[in-house]
Amino acid sequence: MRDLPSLTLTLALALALTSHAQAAPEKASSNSAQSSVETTTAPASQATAQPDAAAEPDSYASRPEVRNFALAIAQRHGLEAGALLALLGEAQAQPGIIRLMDRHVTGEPSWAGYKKRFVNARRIRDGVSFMASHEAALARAVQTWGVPASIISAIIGVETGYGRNTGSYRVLDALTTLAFDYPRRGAFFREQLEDFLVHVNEDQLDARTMRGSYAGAIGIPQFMPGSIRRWGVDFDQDGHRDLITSATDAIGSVAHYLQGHGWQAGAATGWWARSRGEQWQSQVSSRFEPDHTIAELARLGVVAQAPAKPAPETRVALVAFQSPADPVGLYLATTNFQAITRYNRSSFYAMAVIELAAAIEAERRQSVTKASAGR
Ligand SMILES: [Ca+2]
Repeated sequence: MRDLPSLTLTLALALALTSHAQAAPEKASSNSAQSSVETTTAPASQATAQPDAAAEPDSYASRPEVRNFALAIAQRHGLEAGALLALLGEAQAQPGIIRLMDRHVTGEPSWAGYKKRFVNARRIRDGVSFMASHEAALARAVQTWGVPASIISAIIGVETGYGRNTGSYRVLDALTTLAFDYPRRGAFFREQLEDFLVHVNEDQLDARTMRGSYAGAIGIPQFMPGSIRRWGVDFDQDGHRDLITSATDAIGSVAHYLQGHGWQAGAATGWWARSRGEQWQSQVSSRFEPDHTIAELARLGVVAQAPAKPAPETRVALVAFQSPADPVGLYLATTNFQAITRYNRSSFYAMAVIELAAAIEAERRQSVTKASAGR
């Protein structure tokens, strides 16, 4: 998704990215009527307007700031200003998106509730199928970037249910609305819109039909356009980085993104821990920066609960996941945990990915065992 700020953003909407994926399909109906606007659909009362979307008074293309934006992009990237402006003129304002951006999420979500939503029988089973269907691409991604296949698959599973719910908003509408009618984040979304316009040009995609989340996150892995340009990979080598229809491109792009954000091949994501005393309490972090060693935290009373103890010099952050089953819920999170939070800046998100990946692996092992027992 993204260069760092973009990632952070879509994800700072912590549940948003993931919840939009669930919520998007029913929202589609309200937008679909406006989605494929051609100039011919203009009501009769506007019949005197020029048949050019850019000339309609309500069109984004009639706004001076949009015209300046198109000119600047054309200049920076060697694109044709007239074509850019015509495309922006087709964008339909989506006030509903502004309401979604500004909605206040009520109530602190609990780890137990979050986990149930993303680490459940269906998502595990679908993850096993996804891994089987994309075995070769996943193997190639593991080899190229060192990110485990189950982690790549689990991210795609949490983001979009393995590509089932990739969002129903026209990306052009969402990004143009947020770029020009959402001043609070306008600068960020103008960057994303610029990256989107350049991306569709570079990868020869149809900007008019591409759909995504209400915040403009695109495709199977829900990358923001800035991240597609920076981290997206044409992993099936068909000449387009196409995260909407190519699972192979999505797999390569997720792995490349995580590796680019510090993933270390072969290293753990972390360890659940036991604690005693209270000295460790001030060290619980929500920044995920691994700025303690295992040895330091042991001195403060926190010890990994693992058959193979991590090396004392291993650097970790102390992250808490309270739940009814474990009211303390301490986790010693490594740089690989932090890399997942760069995709979505949420400890719940990262842990859901980690636990879903582990559950998919366990299910795969079990089916292998069953298969060999049956022979
Ligand atoms: Ca491709």
